[in-house]
Amino acid sequence: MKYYDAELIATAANKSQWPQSSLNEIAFVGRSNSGKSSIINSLINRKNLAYSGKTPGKTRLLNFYKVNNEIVFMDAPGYGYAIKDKEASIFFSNLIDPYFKERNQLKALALVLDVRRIPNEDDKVMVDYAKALHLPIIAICTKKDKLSNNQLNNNLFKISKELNIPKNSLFPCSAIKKEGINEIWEEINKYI
Ligand SMILES: Nc1nc2c(ncn2[C@@H]2O[C@H](COP(=O)(O)OP(=O)(O)O)[C@@H](O)[C@H]2O)c(=O)[nH]1
Ligand SMILES: [Mg+2]
Repeated sequence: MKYYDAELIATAANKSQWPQSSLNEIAFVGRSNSGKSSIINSLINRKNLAYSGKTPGKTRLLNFYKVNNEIVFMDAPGYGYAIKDKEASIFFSNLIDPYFKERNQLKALALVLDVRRIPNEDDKVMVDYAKALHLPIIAICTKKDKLSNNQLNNNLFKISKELNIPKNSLFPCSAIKKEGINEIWEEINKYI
């Protein structure tokens, strides 16, 4: 099993707190409870590094993890509400929007989806946003251990249709069973 050297290098509320770094970055976004922390931890073979984002006060911040001195994962707060709502839109425009628009080393968006659920408005907003910025999307469809192969294929088809993303850009995986992790890494490696 490969060892990943991973450390939290910054927690940022605004642009001045983004870490200075020349490494490329992947931004991880997703609904609360989609399984984002779990899949980040699986990618770097840790039990709970990405859960540090759950410490009170840090849930509304961008967390930057440097991995193997090769790439940075930016872990964004989970969206638990419609991004179009007023409070959420302030959060989005102050925290997320400048990061996506101005972070030159950002190379791809990793969108974490619970494969059991049909993507919601917020997921679609994120996809449209990435497309508008010409940012490649890695659609991580996690918790596949909860579905039969048949159900999985049906859901991948629906997710692909709802988000207008080709089915071969979807990465079915499980953090619990540690499945599909290498495939995600192969994709991430394209941006290192
Ligand atoms: N069965 C299953 N449960 C998962 C998986 N990934 C996450 N979970 C569970 O889903 C819940 C939310 O996971 P978490 O990683 O904290 O989600 P986050 O809020 O998006 O960071 C937790 O109870 C996890 O144990 C998975 O691959 N399979
Ligand atoms: Mg989390």
